[in-house]
Amino acid sequence: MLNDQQIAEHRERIARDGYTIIDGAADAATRATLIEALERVEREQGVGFAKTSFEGLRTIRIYNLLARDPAFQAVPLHENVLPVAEAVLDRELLLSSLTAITLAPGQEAQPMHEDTQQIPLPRPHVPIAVNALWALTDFTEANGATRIVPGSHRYDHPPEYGGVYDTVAAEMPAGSVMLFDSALWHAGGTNRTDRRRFSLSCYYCAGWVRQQENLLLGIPRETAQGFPRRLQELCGYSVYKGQYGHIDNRDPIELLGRERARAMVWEASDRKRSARAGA
Ligand SMILES: O=C(O)CCC(=O)C(=O)O
Repeated sequence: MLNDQQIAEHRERIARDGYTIIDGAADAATRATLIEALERVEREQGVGFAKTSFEGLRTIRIYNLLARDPAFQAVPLHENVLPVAEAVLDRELLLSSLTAITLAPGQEAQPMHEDTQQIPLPRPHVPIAVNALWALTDFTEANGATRIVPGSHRYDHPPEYGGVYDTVAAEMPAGSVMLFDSALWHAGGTNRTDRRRFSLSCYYCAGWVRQQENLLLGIPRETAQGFPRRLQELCGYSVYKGQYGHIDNRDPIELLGRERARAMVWEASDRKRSARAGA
């Protein structure tokens, strides 16, 4: 588990360079369990290669992982990763998507992009999303390690989609997790080996940003009911600052049979006012 100083150092690196790498975040047993679960889902749910050049014509992308196998519940909650994303975005962050990205031999380089390129905010802007890219197998230059442009999250413009830039390969041993500001210019590399590059993209966003996957509808209610509370909150069964995401002035976590964590913003401000008046 990371200590406060390590968390602060990773947060500072993301602010400065746009990314950080947590070495040894996931142990061998965790990686083996996750790869086994990915192979099981591929086999049993018949997931094939993606159909677009962005997703990768020799890449198996499996979306909505939390609905597919309980093994993936540990990923967004991981004690070596989540605290860094929380330090960047705040503790009311959400899971934006959880996707497997398995590059098969022959996968070509992905077009250069940033993950929040469609969001119409002037750049540079505060971090609005953080991607945690899990290396379940080694990430090497040869097998398609993500190409990044360090510091590009501070540029005043996004990359030209698919443009050619000077990049470095984010090489890292299996078990590492690279966290990066969604505004960092990056792209999956080319897999020139004869083995698959297994990875997970655990993408978090600020609690006030729309999630990339609609997890509230995509994960069956009875599946979400079995999740740990923190995972339910990350999926969207929570209310940002006691206001955004409420249903009829109630916390959606009540739909899962749980009690709300705190009062809605308007109740809380009345309480504060009464306390001040009584003081
Ligand atoms: O697979 C990778 O290395 C990066 C994937 C990526 O950036 C994406 O799909 O948005």
